[in-house]
Amino acid sequence: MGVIKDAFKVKAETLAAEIKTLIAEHGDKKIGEITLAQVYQGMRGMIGLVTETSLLDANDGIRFRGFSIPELREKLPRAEGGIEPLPEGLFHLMLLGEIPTKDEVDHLSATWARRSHVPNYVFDVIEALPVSTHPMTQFSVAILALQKESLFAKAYSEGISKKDYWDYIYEDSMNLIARLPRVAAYIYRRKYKGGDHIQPNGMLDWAGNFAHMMGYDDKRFYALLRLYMTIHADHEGGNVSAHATHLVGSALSDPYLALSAGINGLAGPLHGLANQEVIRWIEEMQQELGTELPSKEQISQYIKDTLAAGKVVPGYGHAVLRQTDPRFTAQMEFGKKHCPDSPLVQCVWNVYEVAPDILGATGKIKNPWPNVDAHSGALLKYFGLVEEDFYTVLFGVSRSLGVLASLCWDRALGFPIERPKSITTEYAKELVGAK
Ligand code: HAX
Repeated sequence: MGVIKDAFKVKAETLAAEIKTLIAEHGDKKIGEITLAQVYQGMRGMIGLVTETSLLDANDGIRFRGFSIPELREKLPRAEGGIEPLPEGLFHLMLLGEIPTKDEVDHLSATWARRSHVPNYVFDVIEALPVSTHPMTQFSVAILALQKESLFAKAYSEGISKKDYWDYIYEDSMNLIARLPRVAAYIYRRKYKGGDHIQPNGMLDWAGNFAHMMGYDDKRFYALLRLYMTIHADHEGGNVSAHATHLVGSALSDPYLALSAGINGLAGPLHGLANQEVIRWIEEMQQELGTELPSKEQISQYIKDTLAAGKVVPGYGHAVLRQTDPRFTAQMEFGKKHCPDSPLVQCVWNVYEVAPDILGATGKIKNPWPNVDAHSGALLKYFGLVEEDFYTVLFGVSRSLGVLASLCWDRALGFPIERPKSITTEYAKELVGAK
């Protein structure tokens, strides 16, 4: 076995034993109560899942294995001469619970480069779709096409012991993560660059090679993509993309099937697609007002008009967070360093100055603060990645790191098929004694 896999096996066996004891000794203790409103309103705050890779605090934001985003930007290894962490390091941390050394991260980069071959039939499947098909649909279809390569599906059909599931899920997950940048870059070059494809450079790190295959050679863009791939990777288990991947995987659908489901969830405008919507919303505002830099008064009015039209202000609000998302702040810091004069970036910052008060004043929006999607597009545009309908694909490539690390844990810990209880309104009335 490989070094990472060996280490994962030991950690998983230890945690599985701990969980067994925990359930035996405390399994009948109550850890919360469920109200009828929670059942109807998206299960907010209802504990129902275990996800080892990260934990979200409403005020402090995401922590990956206990580390905040500012801590990770400081502690995770970087590429030679690089200024932002390598996402390989975050994957190592999520899978094994430890900050890796530079050697360990380099080993992971090399492992993924070795596993990154994408069979030609996958490109043929992509080519069969109209070019106008949304990139997220092309991405999900390509992941499904790759499913033929699943080692888990093959082994399962031949008959394997439950004890060995994790091994094949791990292999599939590593292969899939390794292949995604090539698939995503192919879709990008096909849709926007006339099919002029760029071959991978096996000497580069995972995100660096992705930037290279998309056609970028600005080192600051490499840094941005490494940061982007790190901060979008995971947001505990209840968000739509993570939950969908976990749910589908719980039926022993392989990682290709499970991730494709997660990607379909990420493609929704209330989730990952919000990054595309934010840029469209700002550009429409600029166009309507006839200026690249609307005043704060103009922005305030535009926000009020958006609300009055019964639409959401994209990039604002969150089901769990109740503060500015630290992933927004990390991008803002990047912008201050690399592109403080960009009108679009300044527009994002001006929206941030006025939106929370207006959204808060509605009295119904629980979190008036910006989320991760409020900022990302403006930075990508600055570096020339102007095709906003591709932005959620970047998110999807990154999100694979968290949800597939979690899927490895799900199978290593022997989590069962997920099957919560649903009820009818008739039955709900009976439960609460309503007429
Ligand atoms: N603009 C306008 N209205 C908003 C709003 C926003 N940004 N955020 C919430 N609301 C509204 C809701 O639509 C809801 O209205 P109704 O009662 O009329 O249905 C009300 O305020 C209460 O909602 P909430 O409890 O504050 O928020 P939810 O937990 O239901 O929803 C969302 C969380 C993120 C979906 C929501 O804030 C939203 O739609 N935001 C805009 C889209 C967005 O940025 N999505 C990305 C979120 C982060 C993410 O997953 N990134 O991938």
